[in-house]
Amino acid sequence: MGKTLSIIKPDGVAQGLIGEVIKRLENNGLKIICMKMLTMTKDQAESFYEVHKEKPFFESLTYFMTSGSIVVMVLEGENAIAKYREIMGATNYREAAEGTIRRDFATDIEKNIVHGSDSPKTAAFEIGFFFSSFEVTG
Ligand code: IDP
Ligand code: MG
Repeated sequence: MGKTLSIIKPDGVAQGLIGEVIKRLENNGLKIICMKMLTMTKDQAESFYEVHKEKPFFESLTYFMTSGSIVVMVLEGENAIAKYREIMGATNYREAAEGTIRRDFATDIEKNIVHGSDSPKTAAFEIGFFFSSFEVTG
């Protein structure tokens, strides 16, 4: 069993897509084992996206991620990281496969509805960023 971190980004929450995203996760065999809603500060967003700090989109991305409430979840399941990335679709919604969350709802390469960890190492960092080990019991 693997774990991954999922975020419904401010655009997803603002568009009323919390239920739709959760339905797709559950329909695909991903179990939600932790969940909360919060609004990140700019400092928190910058720490969370530290790996992207040299990218030209870093400032815009971290500002966007503080622009409204987000829903943060830990998902558990077989190949959870890869499976969730498949359900999300490619970063650029124009390249995302049909039926993926980003293809169906994203409006921009930045405003792409959801976040998902990309490796076991980043999943461990990202889960620990939002949840304590006491909360992540599965
Ligand atoms: P991912 O979310 O599919 O893992 P990353 O490359 O890790 O994609 O980028 C993190 C986030 O940064 C993306 O989800 C998107 O919101 C934003 N982003 C990525 N590439 C660009 C870009 O070229 N322009 C603007 N925003 C971008
Ligand atoms: Mg990424």
